[in-house]
Amino acid sequence: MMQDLAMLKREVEKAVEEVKITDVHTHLFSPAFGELLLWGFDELVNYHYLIAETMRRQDMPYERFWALDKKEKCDLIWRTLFVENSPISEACRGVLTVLQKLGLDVGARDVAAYRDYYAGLSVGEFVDKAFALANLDCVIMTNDPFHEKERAVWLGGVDKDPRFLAALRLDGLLMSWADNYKVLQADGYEVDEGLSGKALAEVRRFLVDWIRRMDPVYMAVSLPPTFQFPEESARGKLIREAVLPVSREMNKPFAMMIGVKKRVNPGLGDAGDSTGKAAIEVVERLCADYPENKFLVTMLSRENQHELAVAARKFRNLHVFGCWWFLNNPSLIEEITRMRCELLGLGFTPQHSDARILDQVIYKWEHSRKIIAAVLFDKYADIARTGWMVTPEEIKRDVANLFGGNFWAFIER
Ligand code: HDL
Ligand code: ZN
Repeated sequence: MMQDLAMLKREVEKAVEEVKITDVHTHLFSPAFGELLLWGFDELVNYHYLIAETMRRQDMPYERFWALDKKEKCDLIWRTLFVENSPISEACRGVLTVLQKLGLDVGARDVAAYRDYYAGLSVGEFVDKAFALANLDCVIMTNDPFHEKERAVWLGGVDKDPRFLAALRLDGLLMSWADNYKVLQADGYEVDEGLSGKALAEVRRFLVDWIRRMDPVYMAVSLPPTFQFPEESARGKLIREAVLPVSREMNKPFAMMIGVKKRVNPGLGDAGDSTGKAAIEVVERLCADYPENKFLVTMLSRENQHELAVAARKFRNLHVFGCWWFLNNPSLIEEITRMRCELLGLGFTPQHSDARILDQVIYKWEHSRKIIAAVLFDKYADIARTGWMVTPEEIKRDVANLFGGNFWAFIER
């Protein structure tokens, strides 16, 4: 048996290493979006996770930090988190993994050499390199129709790169209606702040127009821990009367990313958000009341994970994905993936990268593949001890499903 288990472990590790991944949620952009695609050493070290970790060790006013240029901020972050302290946080370790996988001398701690390396690469060369090193099939972007620079690219016509798929992000519509209804008005949609008359029909037209323009895989929104539904707020009406009907009619699942407390420390910008436990009843109610709708859900609070997995047992129109944001750490990826396997078998999508800088897919997937492979081996070994030994073909099938197959089957159902 021991020899069988040793062979099993090698088969699992090989399958997980070789599977080409669908990265179901990122903030990446194809090169057609120009400067919106972030990559390179200075961007990598300027990740907002590292800004939060730096600014709790620095006494400088936030304004002074934000006034520094990209290189100066990078140098401060590097000095604070990598030189004056050992870089053991997951976000710091990620930078080192990227440098290592790029073949650079991490031990040299030579920032100038790392910058020189990137200076010799074109964006196209680096996209190819990052996709190859992370072994990605495709990534799904986060596309915001209210973001000025991004709108301009979509309205001007995008030459599509099949490796970068779209997701229609609705925070601007659902979380900022009081400001953004004017954007729809300016675009010729007959809406008013109070959503009277034909306004909701016009919001449906807005959604259909952007779906036709972007061809998104799904529609998404990030929601606070206090999210309730049904609710007589603008958000509640927009979800009930516009998003859910269009999601059904256009077969574009609604991805709810629940549990974000925005800007608990506004001075930190994107680094200033936090997490809170949400009410799983909202997810259960939406899935129960809208059985013809499909819901992708990830929740930000560790305390929501068990009840989300239980909810997914109850509803075939609920697909759970990722260890999101503050959960994307080895200890929690292992805990959550183990629990999901025990409750859901193989019927979920264990991870997404949430990468904002292209380089990050290299480390986020390197780290997550190892953890997910170890959990999967454990689960296979448990049943092997009963006499049920999975075959290499079954392992490949299961792994392909976990890293994209389950997701696409849910999307296309
Ligand atoms: O709302 C989201 O999609 C989050 O992922 C935020 O972008 C967050 O700032 C983030 O980058 N998390 O990893
Ligand atoms: Zn995200």
